[in-house]
Parts: sequence; C-alpha cells; structure tokens
Amino acid sequence: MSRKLNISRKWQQRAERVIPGGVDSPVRAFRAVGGDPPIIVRGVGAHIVDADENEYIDYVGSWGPLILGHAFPSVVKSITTAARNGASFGASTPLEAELAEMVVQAVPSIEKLRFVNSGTEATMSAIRLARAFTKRKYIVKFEGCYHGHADFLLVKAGSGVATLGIPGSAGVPQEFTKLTLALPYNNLDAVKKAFKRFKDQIAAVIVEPVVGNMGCVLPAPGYLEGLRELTQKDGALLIFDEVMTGFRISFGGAQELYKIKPDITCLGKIIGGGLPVGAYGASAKIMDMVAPLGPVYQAGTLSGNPLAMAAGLATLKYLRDHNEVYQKLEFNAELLVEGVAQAAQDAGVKLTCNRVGSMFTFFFRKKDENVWDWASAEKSDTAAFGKFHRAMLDAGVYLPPSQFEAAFLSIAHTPDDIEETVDAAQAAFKRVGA
Ligand code: KE4
Repeated sequence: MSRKLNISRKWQQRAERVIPGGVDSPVRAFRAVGGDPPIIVRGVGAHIVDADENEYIDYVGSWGPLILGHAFPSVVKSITTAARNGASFGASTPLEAELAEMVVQAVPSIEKLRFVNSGTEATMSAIRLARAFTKRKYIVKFEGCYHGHADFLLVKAGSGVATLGIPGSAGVPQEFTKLTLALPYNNLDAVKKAFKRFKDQIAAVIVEPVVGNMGCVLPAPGYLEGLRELTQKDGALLIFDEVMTGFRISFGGAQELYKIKPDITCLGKIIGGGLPVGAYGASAKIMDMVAPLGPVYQAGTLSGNPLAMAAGLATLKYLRDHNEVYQKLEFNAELLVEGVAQAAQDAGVKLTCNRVGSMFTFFFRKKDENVWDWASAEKSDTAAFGKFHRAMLDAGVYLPPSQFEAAFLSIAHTPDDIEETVDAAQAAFKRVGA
C-alpha cells in the first residue's frame, strides 16, 4: 500500500518554487525512481521519519557519513558542546589538529592533510596539488567514478581508449576537460595505452578504489596494484578518492584493506560525522606545497569548522575505540545482502549483488552477469530497480533512489531491521517480477 506523503508533497512543492527541483542535490529528487521524495524531519539510529510521520529503515545514511547511525549520542553531545563555544571563528582551533592527528594515525600514507568542506573540494584541491607537484597537466579518471562536481572532473567517457574528455555537463567548456582522460574502470590495458600516448605528461590518476558511484563495483584482483605500478613507473601520482570508502570499509579505508599506498588520499563523509567536511592528505613533501608553505593556493572560510571537527572527532573516536564494529558491519551486511539475493532468486528476478563491507548495491539485470565497470553497470534494468525501490519505500525501507548508487549499513541496524528488510524485499520482488 502506498505511503501517505501529503505533507512531504506540500514541502516538495514549496521547495520547488525557490530551489531547482526542490533539492540541494539532484539525486534527492527521486527522478531516477519516480514518485515523490519523502521530506525527512528526523532520524535516530538506523531509522528516519518523514513529514507525514512515516518511518523508514535507512540504507542511505546521508550517502555514507552516518556509519554510527542518526543522532549518535556522543556525536550529538560533541556538536552541542562545540556550538555553545561558538560556531566558527575563521581562526584555528584545537579540534582541527586533534582530528588531523587521528586521520594521520589511521591512514599511514597521510603525513599531513588539509580540511575542506566537501569531497568536491578535496578532489579538486588534490588534483591541483598533483599538477603542481609533477609539473604535468593531464589527469586520468574512470568512467562511472564520481569525484564531485569540479568542472574538469565532469567528463563523459571518450569513445576511444585515450580520447580526451568530453564535457559531461552544460556550462563546462571543452577547454576545461581536454586535459582529462576518462578510461574504463578495471581495465589496466587502457591505462597502459594512456601512459604510452601521454608519456611523462600525466600528473595523476584519480580512482575510487572501491567504486560507489556507478553502484558498488569492486576492483578486479590486481587492478589497484596495477594502477600503483603504472603511475610509479611514469612518475604520475596515484590519488585514492576515499571520500566514500574512508573509515567505511575499514578504519584505514580501502588502502588498508587492499594494502596499496596512494600518493594522495581524498576523504569526506564519515570524517565529518554528518557535518560538511572533506580533506586531502599525502606525504609532508607533497602537502608542504600547499599555501601558506608552498605555491599551491587553496582556502576556505569554514574549513576546519569547529562543529564539523567535533562531529568528526566523536565519530572517529568511537570507530577507533570499538574497532569490532567493522566485523559486526561485515556480518550484518552479508546477512542482509544474502537474504535479499535469496529473495530475488525465489522470485525469479535477476539480481547481481556487489558488496564490500557495509557498502553494497543490488543491480537489476536482464541476464545473469557480473558488474565490473560502467559499461556493464549501465546495462542494468533501471525500470525494474525503480519498481523495487518504490515497493521497498512503501514497505518502510529507504534505499538509495538510483540504481547507480551504493547503499550503506550502519552499526545501528539491528537483526530485526535486516529481517524486516528481507521480508519487504520478498514482497517487492513479486511486484517487480509481476
Ligand atoms: P561531495 O562534494 O558531495 O561532499 O563529495 C563528492 C564525492 C567525491 N568522491 C566520492 C567518491 C563521492 O562519493 C562523492 C559524493 N558522493 C555522492 C553519492 N554518490 C554524494 C551524494 C550527492 O551527490 O548528493
């Protein structure tokens, strides 16, 4: 039965009069799945509640930051304490150094880092730094990977292996993307060819070590090692965009899990505990090129904001002091994904489930095949995904409103939540299969 969304709809209509699409980020408009987006008024633990008082089990978790769940007590306490001392000074506070120390301890490839306000700022700054450090211009990114909305990163994949970037958004002049090479993910051959064609000219390769932004896609065995080797050989920097995977798939992120040492790491989401934070970090040799020490300019009014630092500190302290949460997340995520996969099989629905730790995606397929890059991901049956998403929403399960996004489990999700989700999936697959 469809959920009553009357008050949500009124808020959506009111917002649409003053905000494009009524949303401050496109995916929230639910265009990919249809129907009205619930307008959320509060969250606690693994649950969120909309303006019509409908409750949902939340698997978006603000797109990754809320690994502890909503309104986690120590996070709330740290934010309110910080707020009572003043929200922002435009001056340094002890909290920034404290959080930076925690990140440096957790991620050995980072000796120094700079806080910014979003993942976009982190990757944009990391690439500027890589270009300055190597004195080279070209960058390589991969189809289906998303690194925020900096102009030169909004590129459509070129048709050929080393076709220069084609703007992926209106308002991005071709001149801004012609130094960006967009290659297929999980294809080392394409990278070898690019380094051959642009020998000694590529400043950096930026990659989501586990992709979240085409849906969850895993690196093929040897792929990340290959990127490390090829970049090292040519003198290009390897940038791990761990905005999503950092502190998510392990306390040390994907680089700990896959034992790869990137040159620059971009972080965000979890390190802000739900408040706006991004960061980029590297060896001191690289980071000391950043102003005021070096010639690479980057700045931000609210960078290192005390409330965001406080939320990040509380989140990372909890994860550091309760490292067993990663095993619990692994166990619960496997239980959930296996349960949904079985429900799909019972209903005769073709589903490919990709998962690393507590980030996962259910790909609706027309035939049984894996999803290992954008070309295979985009063959998904997005209409079937849309039907499934709406059925799950009606059943009180809030999944990412796009086939090409990762879903997230938090430490707040209980066995009952998981059982309820699998039961809802069983019914939803019947609707999809119908
Ligand atoms: P932000 O600028 O949105 O903080 O971060 C950009 C970014 C960079 N790198 C990775 C790996 C990311 O996943 C993101 C942002 N992730 C999306 C979720 N797919 C944010 C959701 C949204 O755009 O509303």
